[in-house]
Amino acid sequence: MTTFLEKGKKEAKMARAVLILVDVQNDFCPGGALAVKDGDKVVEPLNRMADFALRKGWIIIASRDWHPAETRHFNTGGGLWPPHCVQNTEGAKFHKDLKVEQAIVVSKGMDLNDDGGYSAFDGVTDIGMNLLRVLRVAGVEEVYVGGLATDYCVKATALSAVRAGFKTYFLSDGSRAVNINPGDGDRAVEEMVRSGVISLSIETFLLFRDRG
Ligand code: VGL
Repeated sequence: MTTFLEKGKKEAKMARAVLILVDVQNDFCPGGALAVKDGDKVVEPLNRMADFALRKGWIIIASRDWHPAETRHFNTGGGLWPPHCVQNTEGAKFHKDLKVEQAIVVSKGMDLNDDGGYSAFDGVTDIGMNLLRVLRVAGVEEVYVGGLATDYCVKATALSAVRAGFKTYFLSDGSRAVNINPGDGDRAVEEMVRSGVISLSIETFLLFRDRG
């Protein structure tokens, strides 16, 4: 006989893990304002990971850079980057093939004066809830991070996750680096690993973990 308590427990079943798809937006893909070489190649492996995540009842987060037209983050405002991912433009849209229908969208980089906002943990949902709170409420223990770009937003997101105490995985074949300086991507992976992030390919993960 199922006791009332057990039933309650079952209903409160938590999402054990979250897949964070970082900034897979047109402006970071070939042809975009801040194109990452082969940026669009992350879509296929990330979609396979998203299918797995959905089957397992994980949460999927899709983060996006969501900048105002003028911000200190852009070289037009004294920052480093050419204007990109401006709110409500084509460049700010997710890649058309990325499976985001079931994802919770987290937007970041909206502050005019802030040059930060690289980490998805600096972002908020449509109802203004920050990512850490979403993950805590959902009972998440493991965080899987992939997307664009390895040496900026992916790294910043993975470091936030590991520092917040989550078991954190960097999805190597689901990510690509900007590599402004040659080797930036490799150094970013080293830094993540040194900080306790586990580097793992989606291919390997699905080979050993995808058992229906
Ligand atoms: C990013 C450079 C500037 C990223 C965002 O998403 O990694 N890179 N803004």
